Amino acid sequence: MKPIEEILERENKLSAYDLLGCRHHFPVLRQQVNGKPLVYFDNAATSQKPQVVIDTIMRYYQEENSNIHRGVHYLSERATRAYEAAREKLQKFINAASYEEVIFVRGTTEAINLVASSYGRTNVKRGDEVLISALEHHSNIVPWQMVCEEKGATLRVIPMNDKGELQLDQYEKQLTNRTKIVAITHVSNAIGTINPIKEMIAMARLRGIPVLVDGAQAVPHMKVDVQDLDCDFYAFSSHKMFGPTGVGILYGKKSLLEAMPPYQGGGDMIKSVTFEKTIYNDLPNKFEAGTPSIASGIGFGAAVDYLKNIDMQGVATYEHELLTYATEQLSSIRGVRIIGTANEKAAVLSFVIDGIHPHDIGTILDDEGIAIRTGHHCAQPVMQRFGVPATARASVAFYNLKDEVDVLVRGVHKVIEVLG
Ligand code: C6P
Repeated sequence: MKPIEEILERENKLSAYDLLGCRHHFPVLRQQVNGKPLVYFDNAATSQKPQVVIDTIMRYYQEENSNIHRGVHYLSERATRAYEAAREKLQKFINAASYEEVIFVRGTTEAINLVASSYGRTNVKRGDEVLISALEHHSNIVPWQMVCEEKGATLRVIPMNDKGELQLDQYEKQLTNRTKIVAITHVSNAIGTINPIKEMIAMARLRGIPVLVDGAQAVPHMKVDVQDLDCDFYAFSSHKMFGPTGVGILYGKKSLLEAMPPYQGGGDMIKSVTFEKTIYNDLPNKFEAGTPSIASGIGFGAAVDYLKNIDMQGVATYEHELLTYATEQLSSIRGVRIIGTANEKAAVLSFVIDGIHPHDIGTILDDEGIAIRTGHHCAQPVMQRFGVPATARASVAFYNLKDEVDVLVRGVHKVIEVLG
């Protein structure tokens, strides 16, 4: 690999923002793995963290550590202010109308479970339908399956074509007066398709059907404005957008959240408790029972501050260039087949190699210092649709380089040499 500065200087010319500066913010990327410079292409699983996020978490434990919303002492008030400031940063980041619409959860999975449990169990009845898509991650399938099973409702699935694009003509027909909620992913984690969710939300809205969007793979790669999308719920995880693990956001429209029963009971979600009756707290606390991951919430705020200084349109353009380049390079190798060839894709490149198991691809690439994910990516129905048990998946972030794509391509040649 060429000296990093030389590569970055060249890459910088390609991008609309200061890539040179950005890459240096991620200390983990400076290391060698198996004697080779680390090439991190597993960003869809979790992204790396900039120094400012790491420092914020460390400072919290060194200077602020205390429980929030509970104490009148200095540290508790300081921690509470920092945690609530993070909520406001997130509110602005997704352009939610109010901080009350921004619920801290453990991550995308918990956000969807919250809606399925609270909204779903209240509103889905026998004979109703819940509509999801063929591109969903298990966390936007299983919670709905559980509700449907319990209530005697039916789970319907919007089909996709051979490129991995949802079939909107079918979707239109599937929206009926039995449909109680639509739950769709913004970007597929398994094959990278960007769904036309604004259009899909508008189609559901015409029939008065609420829409939950799984934004786990969208928020790190593009500007998301929940008011512009007009979605009812939007779920995402901090750890995929350069923040810490253990925290995420459920955005929900205030009128819906107010009408929903609490998801879990415990401390902080109450105004008063007697053995006879509990009065629940106002939004957002009504959905935040127990001590949250305070350091992670504050670190999440630091990640949002970091992203605010980055041109997200520039990120989307640059990542698109990387993805296009990687797609061209990999698909020109004999025996390599790209899984998912939608016209609109973000950050994810899934592929298989004739006669070689994806796990073996992952192992040989790891020897070269390259981190990718192999397996079903928690999206088994997507694998079934394409008739493969698993894929190798390279997923990019804005700190990745074209030169790293070249390393990946050389690695794939090696895989074929060794195992083909
Ligand atoms: N996908 C991947 O490697 P959590 O685990 O709650 O932060 O996110 C769950 C989730 C939900 N929806 C989508 C579209 C996702 O991609 C993920 C997480 C990771 O693809 C881990 S399985």
